[in-house]
Amino acid sequence: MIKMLNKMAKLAVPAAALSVVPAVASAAENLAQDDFVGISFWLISMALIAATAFFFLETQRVSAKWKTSLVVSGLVTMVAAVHYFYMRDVWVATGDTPTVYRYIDWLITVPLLMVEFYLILRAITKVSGGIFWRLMIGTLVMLVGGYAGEAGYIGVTLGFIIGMAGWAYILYEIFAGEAGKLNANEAPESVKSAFSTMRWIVTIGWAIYPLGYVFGYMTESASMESLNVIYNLADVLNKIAFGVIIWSVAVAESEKAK
Ligand SMILES: *C/C=C(C)/C=C/C=C(C)/C=C/C1=C(C)CCCC1(C)C
Repeated sequence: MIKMLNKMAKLAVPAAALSVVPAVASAAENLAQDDFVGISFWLISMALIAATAFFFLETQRVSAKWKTSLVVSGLVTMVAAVHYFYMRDVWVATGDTPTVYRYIDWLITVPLLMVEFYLILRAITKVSGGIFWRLMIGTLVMLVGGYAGEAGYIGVTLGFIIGMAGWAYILYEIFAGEAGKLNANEAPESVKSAFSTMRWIVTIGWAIYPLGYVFGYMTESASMESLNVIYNLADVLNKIAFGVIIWSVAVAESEKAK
């Protein structure tokens, strides 16, 4: 897996160039100037493309063991960019919430973020592969619960409870489970800070998503505008900003090694 990802790093430059080519360029409907949700979809689509090109190109600058992390960050923003093109079109043309594209995106990008977390843990100390799979199971429970609730297969409250249970399990794993118990003393400062950033992201950054769900379905004033704007903001933080943090650690560690 890791070897494969490293090979992909070599393909990074052509891939980055390709990713700049729009996957969908239809303009079924004009973006209305007061459609702020639509505008947020547009802004974030473009930011995700720029971030993808940046992460892939920067693999050239960091030392070998950090290349994989940057490739994974670039894959997260690339997969999300393509989904944002589609979500944006659905929203602008119909005003509907693009739930199915949203969850297909999460089904790919959240496991990729788990790969990223696993790589950070490995940079600190020896970890078993088991932890990776446990994080993955928590992710699946979280997303299946959320999707079933949003798509109407089960009640929104039940979907919320199942989703929260999956997320709680992930938090347990990284705070109290094997990952939480890891002795991080020998790791360099910057890697330790990446580890604590990872915990903050999964706790605070990810907490924005259930908030979106609550304001989209569970309050008096619940609306699809709130749902989409909150999910979109959460993606900027958890996909782009998180990638930038990993990038800054990668650059700092690579410069030191020179
Ligand atoms: C790039 C996309 C990311 C990091 C998506 C993360 C999504 C979540 C953390 C979703 C969590 C949910 C709950 C904790 C309960 C309600 C249902 C969800 C799926 C919105």
